[in-house]
Amino acid sequence: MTGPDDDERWVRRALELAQRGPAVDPNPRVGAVLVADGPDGPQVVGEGWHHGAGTAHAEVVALEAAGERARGATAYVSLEPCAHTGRTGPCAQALLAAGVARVVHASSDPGAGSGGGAQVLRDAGVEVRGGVLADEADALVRDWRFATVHGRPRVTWKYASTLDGRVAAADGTSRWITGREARVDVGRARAQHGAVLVGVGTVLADDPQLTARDADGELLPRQPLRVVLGHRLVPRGARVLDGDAPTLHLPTHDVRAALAELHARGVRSVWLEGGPTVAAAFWRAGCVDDVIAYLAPALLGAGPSALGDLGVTTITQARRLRTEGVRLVGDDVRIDLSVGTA
Ligand code: AOF
Ligand code: ZN
Repeated sequence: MTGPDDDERWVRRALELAQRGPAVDPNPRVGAVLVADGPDGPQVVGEGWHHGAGTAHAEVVALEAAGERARGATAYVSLEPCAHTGRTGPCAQALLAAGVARVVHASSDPGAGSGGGAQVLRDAGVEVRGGVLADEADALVRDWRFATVHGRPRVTWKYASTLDGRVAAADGTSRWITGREARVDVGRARAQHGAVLVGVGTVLADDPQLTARDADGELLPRQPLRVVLGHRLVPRGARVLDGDAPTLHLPTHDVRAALAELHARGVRSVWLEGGPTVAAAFWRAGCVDDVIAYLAPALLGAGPSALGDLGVTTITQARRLRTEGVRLVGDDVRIDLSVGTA
């Protein structure tokens, strides 16, 4: 039987396979490898990865590939096998039924219903080892894990302002503060999130399209859900209502309720592009997890700032962030920051 010395190698393979799954999906990316002892040493008898919500789990795909050869084999999985029956599953039972002798997994499953598969397997007499390459595996499913633990999608607040933090001039004009490269960067980032969110005020003022596009302006294959928050009506001809991507109007000002609704719809990450009022509402609700700021080398000296009132009145109450990275995007400076919500 393959032993602990080989564990990292095969978990690494499971992580490689996991990456073939969709990067943005309600479900985590998961890979699985079944390894049995062959005449010349360990031998892969089945591999699989999860292709997205509603399809078979990685373990089940690998078990199907292996057939009878799964009996006595070791299963390497990038995530703890599930113990629940959702759209599919439970994988812990499937591994038992196939006669797998040993299970090695990377991440644990924090889900209230889905977690606990390791214990199910142990109770049935299967040797289980968890936590192998866990940091890499956690990073691969970062948004899903966050959403599972917190019951809401992870939120990245993006804004583009002048060097003095203003998002429009005194007369309200705001096009284009940052340059083309920064706008292309944003178009790409949208595709990496489950939803793009703005307030209805932004729709009325700027009429943005909010689609994910490449440098040539072509629609990217995966479009985020466009979400408009707030009670006011979205006008019929608004560009967010074109057919290029799905759009959802949530007629509420309650940030937590809106995020709960998006979570229920399978959204695990939100790219927040709202104006100062919506951004401040997210901050006040404690629902900003990451910040991406594009700063243009321009000054206005007057006009609205990127963020509305947070209720901060003295310097010790300032929200302090951690700078994760800084780089030039065209002539603009992109700063990536994290808020520390874990
Ligand atoms: C996956 N793929 O390969 C594994 C998962 O709705 P279901 O039935 O697809 O269940 C989704 C949950 O199953 C998911 O949140 C996670 O807890 C667990 N494991 N999920 O999508 C997989 N192994
Ligand atoms: Zn499963």
